[in-house]
Formats: sequence, structure tokens, C-alpha cells
Amino acid sequence: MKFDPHLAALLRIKESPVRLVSQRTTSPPTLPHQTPPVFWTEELLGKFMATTMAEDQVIIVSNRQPFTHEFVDKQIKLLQPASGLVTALEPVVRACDGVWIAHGNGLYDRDLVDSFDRCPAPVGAGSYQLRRLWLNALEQQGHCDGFANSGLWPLCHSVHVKPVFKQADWDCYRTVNTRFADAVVQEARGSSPVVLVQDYHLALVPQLLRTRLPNATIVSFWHIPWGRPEEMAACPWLPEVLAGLLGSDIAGFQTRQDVQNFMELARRQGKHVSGELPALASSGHTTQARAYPISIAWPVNKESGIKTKTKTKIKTETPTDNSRADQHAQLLACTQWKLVSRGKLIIGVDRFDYTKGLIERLKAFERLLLIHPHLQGVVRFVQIAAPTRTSVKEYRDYRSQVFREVERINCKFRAASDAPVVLLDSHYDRVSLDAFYRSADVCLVCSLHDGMNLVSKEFVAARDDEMGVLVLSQFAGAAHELHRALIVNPHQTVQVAAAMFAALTMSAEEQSARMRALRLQVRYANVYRWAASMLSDAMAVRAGSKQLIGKPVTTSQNLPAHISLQAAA
Ligand code: GDG
Repeated sequence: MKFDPHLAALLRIKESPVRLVSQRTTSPPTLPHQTPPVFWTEELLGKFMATTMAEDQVIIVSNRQPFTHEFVDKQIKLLQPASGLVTALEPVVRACDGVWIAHGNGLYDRDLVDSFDRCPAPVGAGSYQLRRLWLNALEQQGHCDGFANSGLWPLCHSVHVKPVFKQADWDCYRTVNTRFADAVVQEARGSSPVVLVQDYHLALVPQLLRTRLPNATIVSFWHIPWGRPEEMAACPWLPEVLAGLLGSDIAGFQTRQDVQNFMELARRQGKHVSGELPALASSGHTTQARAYPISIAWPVNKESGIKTKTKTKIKTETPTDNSRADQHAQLLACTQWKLVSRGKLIIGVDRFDYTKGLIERLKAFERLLLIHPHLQGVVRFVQIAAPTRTSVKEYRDYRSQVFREVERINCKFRAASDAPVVLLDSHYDRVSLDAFYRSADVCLVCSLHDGMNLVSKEFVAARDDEMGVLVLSQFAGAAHELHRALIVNPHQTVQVAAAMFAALTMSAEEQSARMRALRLQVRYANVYRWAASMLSDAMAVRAGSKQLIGKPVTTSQNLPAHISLQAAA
């Protein structure tokens, strides 16, 4: 994109380097290990597994399922939920040809399973089986809405929403974890599968499996932050949660800080902590705690690095009723508005969750318009907030609060613009999200605390035009990797507003330099590398070879020589 004098006149800017928002933005991009770097792909992960674990069955178990069956346009259709866990794990399970066990919560899920409650994955690259587990209303309430989402979720995200712990929810949580463990045992073909247990809904499953499948290799992954011991101590059943996770051979976390917090808690609970590798011994069993920063599958058609400038259409997955069709039209109108008015578009994409800092970013946008009044009518902020956990009161309250803020801000600037903020509380499909990312000048991620944040990585992956600026919260795990984003503290309204201004006025050259570095980082540290690192550590545990744990997955020690690696162009 060339420097646009028309837009510059509107923004009243000169073509000059922008002020950097934080020290981090000046860090050079870092790519560890190989030169040229090796880019993991689904195919390479498949080969790696076929070679190193040909005889081993892989079972993934999570509360959230990768797809639901819903009734849309007079037929049953698949819907992919808005979930970082699903975004990351779906390509991995396809590469593994494994089994995925999850709670069947779709309205028509029961109609599409066989007599073993299984159904095949939708056609696409790779195949796997989804095994659905049914929870009744009380189980769902106590386990999911209760202990997991009203207790552990706020506990682990220090965002000042009080965690709620009730005995009845805990009892339900234990029961449901036992049911998930039963399902794993039923699905296991032999006594030693590799089981990947996902997230805070299933913390007790590793220990339950340890007693029932003693030869299984159990890897747990905690997708959300693990807080400091003194914060975590608010959970009355923390010792049981810890004991559950210590049934894992490997307990995976997003960041090194999470690992340190986990280790410190274990030490305070009297567990034996030892070795150069963070390891914990409990009841004669050893658990390695390690950081595996999660990521996304790098889009296949963009792997060549060739700029495609694909035009894609915005559409919702289920625009059946009027309100959804309206949402669809609104999203389309937002991107068209940008083209017609030659304005600037700031976007956000999140689940409608209080940890994502929606209020904070609205306040920062308001400040931007106040400090730079010439931007009123020129810049629009469009936030997708996909509905989530609507049965939990805190989420309903938060939703109302966010809508009130949007209304207040839109009223305030009514004279200059019809609606500077557009809030779309709807669910969009991946093609639409990709098109939305590509239409943005700025992507705003203001999480108050986030395990990783995949939206930031998806935005980067979508920008094969190498344009657009990422403004990223320092409290998202992704900030540890994406150094060339503009890193901000979402609580500092003025700083976020300044970052937005810097992003909006950034020269094409600087945008391009930053985006190239970000793209290299995300393409390199993609979800296949994430999976390969964890699985190769799991295999080292299985082989009893501690020396191999934590080694880069592409060294000759643990990658079979005949696997050809795709090097950077
Ligand atoms: C948890 C952790 C960690 C959003 N709207 C729609 C939609 N999405 C997708 C995004 C993205 C995903 O939801 C959100 O992922 P995040 O990583 O940002 O956040 P969480 O859901 O909270 O994920 C998080 C993650 O697990 C992985 O470990 O990064 O820290 O909290 O993929 O694109 N997807 C669809 N329609 C939408 O409208 N289909």
C-alpha cells in the first residue's frame, strides 16, 4: 500500500516514522534453532507420528467438541464453535488420525452418532473420529457453568471477577471428570494409548487414568493461565486439582511463568520438585512441567509466501433468523464503508468474555477520538463478540455493560459519525473472519489476562498482503512471542489510544517490516510444531529417555532421518 495523501489529509499526518509505544516493539524478530528455519506442516506431523508412534493410538479428550450439529436452513449442518482450543487442536487431531472425546452439546448431535456415540469428522485433510459424551442439565450446570467456568476460569484469570466455589459444583465436576475418564478407557484400543487431556474442565482426568491405564502416556495441556500460588489458594479443592494434574507424564502450559507458578504451588503443597527439567514426584510417579506456547495452523495456500490478495466474501454460518441476517449485512457494510469512505478500520474478534478487555478497548477508542477529533467520522471500530457461556450470570451482566458503553460512545460522537463503534455479537464462519482480518488497518487485542490469544496469530496469518498493525495486550501469552506488535497495557487507556494512533498513522514500510517479522514468527511456531514438541517429549517419556525431553523437535536426535523437512524459501 502506498502512502495515501487523501487519507493523510483526513488524518492530518505526515509520512514520518511513528513513535514506538513500548520497548518490546524495538526487539528484533527471533527465530530459534535452525537456519534456514523448518516449517512444520500437517503432512510433516503426520509423517513424524507415523514414524515415531506408528503403533500408538492418540486420544484427545476435552469438554468442548470440534464441531456441533445444528438445524440450519431446514437441514442439519456443522458448526465450528468459537474456541481457541478447537482452533488449535482440530488440525492436530486430523494429522494424528485419532479419536476426540468431547461433550455433545449441539441440538442435533444425538441424531448423527452411531450406536457407540461416534461420528466421523467432516471431510477435509486427515480424518478422525469424534466420540460424543452426553451430560444432563445438572451435570452441565455443575461441571461446566459451575466449577469450571464460574470457579476455575476467574480463579486463573486475575481479572477481578470473584470465583464461585460450591460443594455441589465440585461434586458434579468430579463425577463428570470420572465419566470422561471412563470414555477414554472405553475408546482405548490397548493398555498404552497416548492421551492428550485438554484444559481446566478435566483437571482430574490424568490421575483417574493413571490408576486405570497405568501404561498410558498422559499429556495434559492447560490452555489458560496458571496463577500465583497465593491467588490459586482461594480454591478449596486445589490440592485435589493439583493431584489430578500430577497424574500426567507431562503437564503442559502456555508460558514459562505458568510453569513456574505451577511448580511453586506444588512445592508449597509438599511435592518433591527436582532436576534441571522442571519435574515433580508424587505417589511414585514423575510429572514433567513444561511450557508449549500454542499456535494456529499456518494457512496452506499462503505457505509459499506469495501474496495472493484473495477476495473473500463475508457470511455467517447460520443467518437463519432476521437478527443474524442483519448481523451478516452489518459486517459486510463495515468493510464496504471502509472502501466507500476511504476510512480506517480498527477491528476486534473475541468470544464475549470479560477477560478479553472489551470495556477497556472501548474506553481507549473513545480517548482516541477525543485526543484526535479529526479522526471522528474517519475511523470506525468494529468488534465481533461471539456469544459464549450465556448461562453464566457474569457473562450476561458483562454483555449488557458492553452494549451500554457502545451506546454511550456512539451517542457522544453522533454529530460526526453515525456509529463509530459497531458491536456484532454473532458467530461468523472462518472464511468471514479471514476476510474481516484482511479488511482491517488495525487489529486490537486487549485481553486483561489470556493464556495465549490465537486471534492475534490469526490476524497475522491472514495478512499475506503484509499490511495492517497488531496492537496486543502485554497480558496475553502471545505478547511473549509477537514482539513486533505494538505491545500495550490495556488498563492504560491513554497508552492504548496512543498505540491505535501510531498504528493508524504508521507508514506502509514500517507496517510491512513489522508484519513480515510477525508472519515469520507465527509460521515458524505454528500448531504443528506445538504438537510435535509435546508428542516428541511424550515419546521420550515412553522410551524412558529423559535426555530427549525438551530437545527441539527437528534435531537429528529425535526426528527420523528419512523425513524430509521443508525449509524456508
Ligand atoms: C483459550 C484460552 C488460548 C471468535 N469468534 C468467532 C470465532 N472465534 C475464534 C477465534 C479464535 C478463537 O475463537 C478464540 O481463541 P483465543 O485464543 O483468542 O481465546 P479462547 O477461546 O479464550 O481460548 C486462550 C486458547 O484457548 C488456545 O489455547 O489462546 O488464551 O483462553 O480462534 O477465531 N470462531 C468462529 N466464529 C466466530 O464468530 N468460527
